[in-house]
Amino acid sequence: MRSIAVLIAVLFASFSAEADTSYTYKAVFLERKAPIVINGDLSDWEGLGVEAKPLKNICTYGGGRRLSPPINQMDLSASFGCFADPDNFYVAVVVRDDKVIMGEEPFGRTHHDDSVEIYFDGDLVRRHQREGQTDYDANDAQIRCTKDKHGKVVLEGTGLFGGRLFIFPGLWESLGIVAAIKTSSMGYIVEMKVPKGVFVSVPLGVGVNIGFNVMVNDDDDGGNRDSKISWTADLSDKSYMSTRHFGSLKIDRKGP
Ligand SMILES: [Ca+2]
Ligand SMILES: [Ca+2]
Ligand SMILES: [Ca+2]
Ligand SMILES: [Ca+2]
Repeated sequence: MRSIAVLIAVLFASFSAEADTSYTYKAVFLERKAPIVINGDLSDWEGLGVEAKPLKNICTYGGGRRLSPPINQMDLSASFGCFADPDNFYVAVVVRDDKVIMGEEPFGRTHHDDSVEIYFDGDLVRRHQREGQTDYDANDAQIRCTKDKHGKVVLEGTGLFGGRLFIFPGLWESLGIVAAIKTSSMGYIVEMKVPKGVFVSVPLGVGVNIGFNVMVNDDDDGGNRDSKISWTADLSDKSYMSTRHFGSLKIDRKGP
């Protein structure tokens, strides 16, 4: 079994040197069922040609409170990769965080523990609303992943139901979303499978383009979170209610 250090090196090895300002992630499409086990071990991703992208943006506010920047790369840094097969999206996030705090917060407050957030907008269509109002529509949502106090992986996050944002315990699990977390002294890895039908109504294949974002919360001293980083420049942490700062995930080539 490969160490997390090796896996991080594998993920980081494919970073491109060019500036990442467009926030378009180019995903591989596997025409067959992905040979992936959702267990937090990414050795089964090797050879699929999945590109890793770093989360370079540091959020300055979250929930109206000022957030601290990460102290260094070991305190908080992360990269993600994603690909699709005919039935699912697969997302992996490698987080460096030398103090992993999970399971402290009750359901509905897990953004105040170490946690990864994945955001989907199934069709890149945004309702036009005033600043401060949610512009989510029915295929927009947040999936947050952490562990509960028993060490069990728990999924949380906001979606639009009856015109309002809600968080339901067990909702994402009931729709077939599966996630695993593997922790180490250096941090943790989230590996997740999201059935396409949760957000996307068209068949998956090259050319499909959806809205997407990845964010990571960091708590190091208990209580409220200390820092947050984001793939896109959502510096005020609004992706839980607005797709304004989402990037895009484009399936742009066939994989091996
Ligand atoms: Ca795996
Ligand atoms: Ca930290
Ligand atoms: Ca932490
Ligand atoms: Ca906490």
